[in-house]
Amino acid sequence: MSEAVKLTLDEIRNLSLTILSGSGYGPDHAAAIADMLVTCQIDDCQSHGLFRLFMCNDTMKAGKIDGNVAPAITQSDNAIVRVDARGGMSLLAFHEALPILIEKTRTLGIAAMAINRCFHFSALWPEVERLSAAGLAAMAMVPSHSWVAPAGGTRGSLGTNPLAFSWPRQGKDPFTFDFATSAFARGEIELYRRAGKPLPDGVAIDKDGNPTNDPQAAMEGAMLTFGSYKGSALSIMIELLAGPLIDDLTSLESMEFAGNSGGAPYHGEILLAFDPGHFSGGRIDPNDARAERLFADITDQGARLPSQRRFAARARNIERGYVEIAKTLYDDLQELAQQ
Ligand code: NDP
Ligand code: PYC
Repeated sequence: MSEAVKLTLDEIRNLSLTILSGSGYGPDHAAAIADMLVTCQIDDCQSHGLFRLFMCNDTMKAGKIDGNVAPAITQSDNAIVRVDARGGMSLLAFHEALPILIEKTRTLGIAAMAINRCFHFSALWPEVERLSAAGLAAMAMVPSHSWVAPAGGTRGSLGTNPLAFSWPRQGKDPFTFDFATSAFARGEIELYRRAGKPLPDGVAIDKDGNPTNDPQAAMEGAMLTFGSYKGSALSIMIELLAGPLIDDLTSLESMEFAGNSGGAPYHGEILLAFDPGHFSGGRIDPNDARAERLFADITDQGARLPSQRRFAARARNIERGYVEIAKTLYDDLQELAQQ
């Protein structure tokens, strides 16, 4: 990071709350969003930390989100907890339905949460890690906006569609990954543009379908999936599971509804949770020796498990009591806080 500013965790939370309430988010939504931003910033996840306050503000300015609405949970005796965000941000809906998902998973062995009608801007790993902290394995998926071309295509049809997974490990950080199925997340391209840095090859095409390294041209053209047709197929699966399956919008429809004004996409989210006790002959211990042997075999050869950078950043930032963000970001946030 070129020039950086140090912020304590309280400063991050207070700055977030000031900007969110100034933007029009009521206290419950502001608290749920600020929690997410602090969580991401502690782990040095710059693309979905404080930087996302601009997206939250732009979403409110676009006039379609409700910053005060209470989510509505549908009671059911099956394995699915449905929560209608009713046109609010997703995070309060997740927060309120989480205890029901955990209880259903412990009772039934497998359960799902479908969040409907939400604006969504956030990273997914904090959500799956809430479930692995409860001893459950979990996956989460969302569409976004149709910025991403399918493999072999020339225009955006798919979202940046992240997939997150977390596996509980006793006495250790969980095994977690969380990544966009596009080669880069949109937020990462925006950070490259802010920093004036060229993109690597293979991330985007311009509006004429030619490969580009220019972040601005990438945002006007289309992003590419990771792993060619493999990432493209995974991305389509996420569109289907977190869209039509739960009776909610695809990334194409989100773009039509919410527009591309810098605000958050509008769609649904699906989370799946698994209780290892129910799947492994009644054993409740998720600290499976076979899983641990696999992890050891990976790390013994010098490869790293996903999220290790994050966990190291978390430990370092908690120990020193502050995080660092780019000074240019800090200055822009101060300006937003004055509005
Ligand atoms: P990254 O490419 O930064 O990281 C993806 C994952 O791979 C992380 O778990 C990371 O761990 C791990 N990883 C990175 N390098 C290695 C390595 N060398 N060996 C092993 N594992 C590695 O993620 P993205 O930029 O694709 O996504 C960033 C965030 O954006 C995600 O949290 C995602 O949820 C969010 N997002 C949200 C969207 C939305 O619509 N809400 C849309 C798209 C993305 P580590 O962190 O430790 O480096
Ligand atoms: O980084 O792709 C992204 C993204 C989309 C919505 C929120 N983040």
